[in-house]
Amino acid sequence: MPSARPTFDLVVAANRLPVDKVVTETGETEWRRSPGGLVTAMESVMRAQPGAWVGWAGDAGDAPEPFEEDGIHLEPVPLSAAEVRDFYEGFSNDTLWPIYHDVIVPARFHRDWWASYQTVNRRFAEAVAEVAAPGATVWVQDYQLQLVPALVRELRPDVRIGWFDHIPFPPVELFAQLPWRAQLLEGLLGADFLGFQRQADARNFVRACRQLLGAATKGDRVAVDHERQVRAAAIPISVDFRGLEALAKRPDVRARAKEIRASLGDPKVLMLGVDRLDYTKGIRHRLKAYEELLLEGRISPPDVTFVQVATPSRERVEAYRLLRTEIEQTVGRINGDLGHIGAPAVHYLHHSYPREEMAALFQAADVMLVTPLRDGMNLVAKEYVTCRYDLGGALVLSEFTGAWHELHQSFACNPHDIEGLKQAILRAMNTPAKDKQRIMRALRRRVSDNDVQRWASRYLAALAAAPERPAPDRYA
Ligand code: ADQ
Repeated sequence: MPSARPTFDLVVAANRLPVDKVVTETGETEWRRSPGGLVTAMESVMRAQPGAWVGWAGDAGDAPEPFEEDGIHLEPVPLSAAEVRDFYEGFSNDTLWPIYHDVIVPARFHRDWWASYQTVNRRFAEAVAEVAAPGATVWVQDYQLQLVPALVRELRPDVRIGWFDHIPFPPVELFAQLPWRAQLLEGLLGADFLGFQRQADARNFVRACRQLLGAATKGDRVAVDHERQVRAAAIPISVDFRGLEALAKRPDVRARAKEIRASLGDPKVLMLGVDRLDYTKGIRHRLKAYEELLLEGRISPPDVTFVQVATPSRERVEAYRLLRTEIEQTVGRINGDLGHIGAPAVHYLHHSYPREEMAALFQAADVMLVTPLRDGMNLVAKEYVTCRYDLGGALVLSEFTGAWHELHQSFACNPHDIEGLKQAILRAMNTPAKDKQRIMRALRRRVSDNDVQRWASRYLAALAAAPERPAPDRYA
């Protein structure tokens, strides 16, 4: 008889496992926890109930055997090199990502990418079905796995299924462009509860079901049939406030923040941008506003300087390669035209940094520029205010981020409006310290009251309470 596989009452499915493979100096393979907020949130949940995490380990080819890490059972799903190209880089990041982010770059549609997306989603659903205990809670994450809810329901009608959308859900006019729009909606409607970053995202989803599937809807509910309805609501994600604040308070991190400022020549104003190098993040618009402020003589290095950290991202997708070239040319031009010896106008860093260094950078920055053209949430904004326990600093925040809906007191901007963005930057620089402290206190309270642990527990409570059957004649 084959040995029984372990099963779990809580199963998370995400494109990536919460660990990264590291090869040590002695050539051994080790797994190191990746430091995302989702992982921290899940740790707190999985301490109370044992859980499994289904995801890709990050290398093309065979998957490692299932293993345990920090009390979480990890169930790796294999992706071939062709699937990394078609499912991940292709359909997820070159079809869905642009459509879900306002088509800032054109979306590309390829039927073989879609075929690969279906194959991989089925593989994830099968892995989930294997490790879910009877009546388990299954929590599927993000846009790469939108078919998984319905596929899991087919295989395991006994489990309760939730899905959370980390990115925006587009207006129906954009979503309707997708040749596979009906299948994607039907995939999601396999869930009992769908969570979104903003109410507007949840509403966009409900409207898409009504207009494109002809589904009956009422408020935040979509009727699937006479037996079942699905609720779509906003539960905005957050950061590990206490953990990150404790890190920011560490003496070595505070000393590093001072050192960063000193190595930049102790500027009067240090501006900071921290993003994945993605066209959604508004880095070009930010650089343009900054360049114009320099050209107009309203700011000048070395008094004012700007550090832009851009994490390498999706470098095999063409739109990302083009963006990188453009950003690096712009930085080169600004420094060539407007920098001085020993005082470049922009310090551009194309690296990933440890959490300690990020916390030190946040503490060193007088003005944090978070200017996406569209962003599901933007955790950088919340991390910045979390690290400013000293109530210093000012946050310039785009209205097109999910975070702005919670952090209204920040210095708001529309990044498309370069003149307005410049004004927001100047306001963030010149507002009296006392007023900025008051703003920072309010922002911090908001994030502290709504941290990532609260997000996970609110989500799981909403999933547990999700209605299974519609009341008769609820729907118009
Ligand atoms: P992302 O688009 O990746 O996430 P974001 O929310 O800003 O965007 O999270 C980025 C994370 O990476 C932050 O924790 C940040 O500190 C970290 N990071 C950025 N640059 C780094 C660097 N150089 N070194 C180390 N760490 C770096 C998606 C959605 C968002 C949504 C999140 C969570 O696009 O809108 O907020 O998921 O749901």
